[in-house]
Amino acid sequence: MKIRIIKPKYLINILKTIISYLIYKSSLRFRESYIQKEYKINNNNINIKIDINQLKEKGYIVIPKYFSEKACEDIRIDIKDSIEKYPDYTHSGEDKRIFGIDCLSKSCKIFHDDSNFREISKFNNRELSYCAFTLGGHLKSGNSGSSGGGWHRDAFFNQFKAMIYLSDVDLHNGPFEILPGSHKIFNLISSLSSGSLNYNQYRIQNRQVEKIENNGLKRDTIIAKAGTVVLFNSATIHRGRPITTGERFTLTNYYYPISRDYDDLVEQFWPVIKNQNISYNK
Ligand SMILES: O=C(O)CCC(=O)C(=O)O
Ligand SMILES: [Fe+2]
Repeated sequence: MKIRIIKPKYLINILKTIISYLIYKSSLRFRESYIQKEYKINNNNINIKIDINQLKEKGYIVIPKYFSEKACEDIRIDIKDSIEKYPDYTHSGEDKRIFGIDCLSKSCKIFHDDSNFREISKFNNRELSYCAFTLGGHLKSGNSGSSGGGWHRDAFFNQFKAMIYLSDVDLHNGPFEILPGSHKIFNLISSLSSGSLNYNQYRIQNRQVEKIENNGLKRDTIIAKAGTVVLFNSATIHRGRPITTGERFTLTNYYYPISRDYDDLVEQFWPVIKNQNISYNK
């Protein structure tokens, strides 16, 4: 184990992070009720047990063959059509993305409503959670763009997303990358000094990630076939790798504790295709 001298600046950041963590922990009223080690997934395509403990420790789980190749193809077409039909609802940056695509396509709604993910979200968030919306994303090569705009955390401590690759993803067409375990309090604290990070720093530079990797948290790159689901804690340090060739289609479900107001989230992510029947029901 390396012994390092921590500069006063980082000591203050560490203290602030520990205090935020303690406040977060004490706000989790339902924590004890939603702890589980294993979960059985059952859909038309697969019947497997997944290790919830892996989600807790590494911050992600990969589930191959969740949707068939045909289902993925249908959804790719729905995403392309929706982007063409609804330019006012399409965010056009490094990729093209529509929040609330579940309101436009039946197949996307099936993904949005998935009861397995909804169930698993509460083990990750330690609170009853709901899927506020599904993002349909289309990333194309040409300008070295990425999905999500570089290394970042979406939140601190816990947040949950379910993403499905709708096209085969290799090293070149924007695979999801993650520093396993980077959401855990010990790693979060040690990355403050090893990566020279500020308190509550959401966006992280490549050279800072390299420093964190040199200190032991090496990235995993998720290369997988269409139909593969990645369930992840988006409080980890992660990114979509910049695309160099080809294209990538994905759907991503955004889960929040039921105490988070839907209308506020719609405002935060605007433009969003609003779901008139959003259900907070357990
Ligand atoms: O699409 C990806 O590969 C990652 C995007 C991302 O950062 C997210 O969904 O939180
Ligand atoms: Fe993210």
